[in-house]
Amino acid sequence: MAGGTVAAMATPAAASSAPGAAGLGAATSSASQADWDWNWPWPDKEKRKVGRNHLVTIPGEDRFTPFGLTIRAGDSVTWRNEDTDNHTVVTDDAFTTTDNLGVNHLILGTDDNNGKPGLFTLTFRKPGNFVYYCRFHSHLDQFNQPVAPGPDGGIQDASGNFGTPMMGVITVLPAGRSAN
Ligand SMILES: [Cu+2]
Repeated sequence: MAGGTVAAMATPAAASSAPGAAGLGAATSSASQADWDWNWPWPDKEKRKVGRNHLVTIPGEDRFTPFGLTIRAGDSVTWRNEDTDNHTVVTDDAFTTTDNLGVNHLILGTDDNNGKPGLFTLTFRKPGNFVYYCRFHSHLDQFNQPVAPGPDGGIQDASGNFGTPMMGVITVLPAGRSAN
């Protein structure tokens, strides 16, 4: 087996040094390398222009973290549902001034997604606010308190205190290269 490996490795080396093919091969290789160097790794200001991806995590609780996120136009946001339960991203269109209106998306939890976190990504091209909630876990009762989703609380802690309903806001700033 060792002898076969050596022979196989020797073959391309011999071919690349063969006379005649060397000139054209070298020119093609050089051009490809120049393209590669220009594209990756991106200089910082170029990287800013192509848009970044930001993560909003749903931990093993009924909440989005971070609650508030500031991004730049052209950036994308990925929601990652690490909870066992399913959750949703639903736009509060009356308060949303950026793009991606009308979103109503189910993000599977690990119980329904073969043990893996469900993912959902949106790209924002227009500056403004993106206000959203989970349609399962953001309802308020008649006293404007979040309705706990189940017997184990979720958004109600062990002391009986309510947290915020399951919602979040993304602030989309104009495209630029100086912010994070
Ligand atoms: Cu939810």
